[in-house]
Amino acid sequence: MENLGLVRIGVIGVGGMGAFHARTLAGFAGVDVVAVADPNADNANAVARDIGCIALTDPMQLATSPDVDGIVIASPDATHPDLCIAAIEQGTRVLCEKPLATTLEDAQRVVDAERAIGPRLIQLGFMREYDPAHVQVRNALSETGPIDYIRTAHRNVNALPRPVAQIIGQSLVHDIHSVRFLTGSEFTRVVAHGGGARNGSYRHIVVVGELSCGAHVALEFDDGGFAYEVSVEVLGRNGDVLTAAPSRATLRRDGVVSANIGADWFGWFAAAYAIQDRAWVDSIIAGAAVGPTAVDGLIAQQVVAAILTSLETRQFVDV
Ligand code: ISE
Repeated sequence: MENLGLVRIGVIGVGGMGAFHARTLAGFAGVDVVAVADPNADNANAVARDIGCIALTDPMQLATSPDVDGIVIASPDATHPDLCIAAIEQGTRVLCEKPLATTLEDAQRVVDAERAIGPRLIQLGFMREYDPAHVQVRNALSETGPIDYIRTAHRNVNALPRPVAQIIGQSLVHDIHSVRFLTGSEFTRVVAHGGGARNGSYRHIVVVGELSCGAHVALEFDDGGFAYEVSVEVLGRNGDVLTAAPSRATLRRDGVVSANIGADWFGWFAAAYAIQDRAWVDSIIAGAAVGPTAVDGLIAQQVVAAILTSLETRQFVDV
């Protein structure tokens, strides 16, 4: 692979989110997506054909390639730790989709490997840090005064039930990070309830907790909703602030006024992903990692573990 002064990127796992990253990155000035890798050759070939790059079927071959400056890891969650570690051991910068890992041990392993190498090389894909609506809320917090309460609401459209560990680890983990990022505080204890039984899992989950700043927190999640929607509201001593929904054209038809907000996060957070990916590329050029860290991934995993325990015991669990 020839280096033409472009930032050379490889994307691992291009079945869904990774294909979105590959196409987004391929559209950036100064970026060459040189290869994609997916054990499913059809996925790899389809994206490679689309953006004009090499298609590989061995993710580890791309993670350990000396011919890339950065790797996006968007393969199944449990594969993230080994791929992250293999890439950073080559000195390659990584944008790893959340979650960092599916177990606390694996998350700790990645954090330890990065520490052993020295400079920070991993950016974790908690992309709401780059979402304009979330950034506006964070900026407004200077006017709302000390936070008393923060509430997140997250609606997914999943026709099929998912195991509860997946709901918390893949989805609610975003809300956990939003709370930490917006408040700058840590979860100290949580209690969780699930409802709307779905094949041994839940349709909705409500988590109530406390933060180190003394604020109360509520995370509300629904997996069987009818449109994708994410919001955060913060109540402060001097004012409250709520995220704006993405603006959508209003459709009038058959006596109904509607706005199509979509059924998945690709539309709702399109700007956030593009801003995140550009910030990551710029950090490769600048030689200094930015954004959410592997440690953020580990801490989020600790909160996930406490929530899962509480769903079983129905008691408050310390984080
Ligand atoms: C998905 O993996 C995401 O990353 C989305 O942002 C999130 O809203 C969704 O619940 C997850 O399943």
